[in-house]
Amino acid sequence: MTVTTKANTPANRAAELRARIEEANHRYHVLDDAQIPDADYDKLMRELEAIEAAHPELAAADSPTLRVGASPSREFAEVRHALRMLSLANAFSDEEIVDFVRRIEEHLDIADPVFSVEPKFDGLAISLRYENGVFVQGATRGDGETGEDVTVNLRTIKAIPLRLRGDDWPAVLEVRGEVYMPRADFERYNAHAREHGGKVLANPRNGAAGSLRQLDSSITASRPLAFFAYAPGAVENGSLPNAHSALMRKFRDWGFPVSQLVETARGAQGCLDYYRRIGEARDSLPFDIDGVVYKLDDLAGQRELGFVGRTPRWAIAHKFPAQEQQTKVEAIIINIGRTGAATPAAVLEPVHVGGVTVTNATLHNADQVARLDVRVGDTVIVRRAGDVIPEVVRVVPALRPDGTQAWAMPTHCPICGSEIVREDGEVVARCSGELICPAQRVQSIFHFAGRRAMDIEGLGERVIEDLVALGFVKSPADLYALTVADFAEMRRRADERDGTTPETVKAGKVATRWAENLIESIDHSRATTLERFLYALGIEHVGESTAKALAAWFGRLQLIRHLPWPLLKLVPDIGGEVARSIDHFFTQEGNQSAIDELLMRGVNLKDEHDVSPKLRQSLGSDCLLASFEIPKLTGKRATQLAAAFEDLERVAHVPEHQLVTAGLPADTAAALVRWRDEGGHAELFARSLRSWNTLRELAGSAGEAGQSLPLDGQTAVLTGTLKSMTRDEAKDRLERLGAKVAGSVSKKTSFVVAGEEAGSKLGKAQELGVEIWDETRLLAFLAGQGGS
Ligand code: 5U1
Repeated sequence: MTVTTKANTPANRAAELRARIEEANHRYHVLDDAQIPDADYDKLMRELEAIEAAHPELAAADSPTLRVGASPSREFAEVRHALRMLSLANAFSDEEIVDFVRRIEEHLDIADPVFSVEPKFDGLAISLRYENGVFVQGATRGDGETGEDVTVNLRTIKAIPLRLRGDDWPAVLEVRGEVYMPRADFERYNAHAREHGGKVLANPRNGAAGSLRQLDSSITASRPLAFFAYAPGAVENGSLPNAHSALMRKFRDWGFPVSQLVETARGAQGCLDYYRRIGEARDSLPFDIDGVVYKLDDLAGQRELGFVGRTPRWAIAHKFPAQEQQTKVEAIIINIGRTGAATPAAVLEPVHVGGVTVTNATLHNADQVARLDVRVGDTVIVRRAGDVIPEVVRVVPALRPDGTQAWAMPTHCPICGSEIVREDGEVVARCSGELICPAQRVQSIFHFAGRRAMDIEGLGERVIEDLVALGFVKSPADLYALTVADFAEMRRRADERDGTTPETVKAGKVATRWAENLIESIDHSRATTLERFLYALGIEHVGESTAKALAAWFGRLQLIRHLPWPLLKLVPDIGGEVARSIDHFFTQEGNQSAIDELLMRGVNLKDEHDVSPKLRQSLGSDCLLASFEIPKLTGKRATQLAAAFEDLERVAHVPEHQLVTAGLPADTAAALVRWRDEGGHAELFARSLRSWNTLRELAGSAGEAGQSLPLDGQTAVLTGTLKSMTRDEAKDRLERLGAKVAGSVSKKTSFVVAGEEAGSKLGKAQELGVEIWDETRLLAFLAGQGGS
């Protein structure tokens, strides 16, 4: 019998080789400190490959042999991020940074906070998941909620650890960062590609993004990709340091590359000094950056600040000025958007701007064209900043040829021939064709089907163009009546139209499968959420966060689709312009019937609910009066008016002198009467009162005894840090009990909740003699109201 000592089993040798190879990778790709010659490294790899080939049972997810790539896959699977991936708000000026820092100071009641500052790398954001220290999954950002599973491709990047170093990492750790292509590697790669007739990459950023999205991971492995870690994702069974800068040090200890340019800076001035320093060094850095990022260093402060939509309040990207180039305008065209907006665009002689070839640049609107006086034949300066659409910045007058003519917005839509109309006071001109305009139809259906809207997988713009052009679909509801036969017929007619050859039997089978998949996606999209549905309707100015707010506050489509704009405005963050746009949309009969049709065809909103109790605070008669935007009727005057006329109906009729008797200044009373007499206002007032009464009933705020909330009419202010909950949670719970939570202390403040390290607000409350609650008192009060 042979005795195999622990030292020379294949398993032990494989483990030893993996550790040595990964140590070499770490030194070379993370520490920039090569340890062993290439030939020795290759020898270790070949030995490991041989052992793994002879002993397939020794395969491991963290083996460096997986870094060479695997056989091509058919498509990327979807990955739902355990914690959504954020995006950053952009700032372009010092003032925006000063404002950003001031907002944080005010919100947290602190001065000169410390920020973790770093370059904004120009690559592709990804998320890496480690379970028990082993890299198990990597995904692209996608829409922030769901990305693509690019694990196999990410394994090929040697700077990404397959196994974490040390032993103090959480059992589940997600690390977010940027995959990028170093400039020198990009140049080398392209030089080689040019010489050998290979594919030349447009720029390092596209190089990184394109390489990661290869279905054949051996192609990814051949591309010189690198990585920087910059943020945590989900964490389970373990904890992280309490400052971002400390976390970056931990990331380094655990084997991740973290940029040497990560520093801390104090206050707005510290951030701006860093911005200038990095700006000066930008051209000599080994990788492309397009700005710097500031993150509040204190993670508890980050949690407390929370988010607006998808962007954190505690971080911002300070972008470098956009890059500019000179080129010629070949034509000026207009594009028709989903709401009919006619946007002029310059067709340009192709020009390279910041590594990308630009052939089109937006001119925004007719006023902008007039302001710049852009003409066909002009030489212009175009600018590109990050991902935004390139724009024309100015004309070079000295290079204008003879005989050019000033541009004017066409009178008719180039797509449907309807008149192009520009309403008084509007900046945007619109095609009046609405749904008879195929461009608008295609765009609105494309938006409706989009990933963040109804999420109909596979229904791209080209298919929608054909469906609309060949008469199969006129409105979103028509999608839900389509059959496999319709798609086959559409294809046949499209082939006929384009003069393409009819399908072979095999291709026909593929086409049937394609149609069946589409029908399945359409069917699947029927069950959706109110928020997605509202967004999908494509109401002007209603983005995802407005749709979310509408859904959260009002809860039901049936309610929202009949609310006049002054009531929509009661929702925080919905202003007059947005509210009027929503009201306008729902007062169009065509839109209401389009919604009915969608519901009839089985679209259902699975998360509808009652109105939010928070709405109660906005349903005072003073709030309603203030929301009509009646000239001179300030919040204070609205409160006065509401107190004088318990029955709001009377406000619509009382004579002017009675308004004055009630205490309104003469000019306010006159303005109110004028407003009442103006077209449509009486009707708006009556309609709003009806909806207001309904809402009050729904919100249980009809004023009956026993229905009032314990903190009705009280204003609270929060300051300092609470141990048992974040400030947002405390705010939410106080609001649910009827309180208004304000940002600053005044004589009107009912009480101040002061946590640890409370700042100036506490001093102000003491000065004004406002009641002060400590955390114990708050918890006792909440417990007394049935909250724990
Ligand atoms: N350098 C850097 N880029 N970047 C992008 N840091 C950073 N942080 C980000 C993003 C989206 O997000 C965190 C604030 C989570």
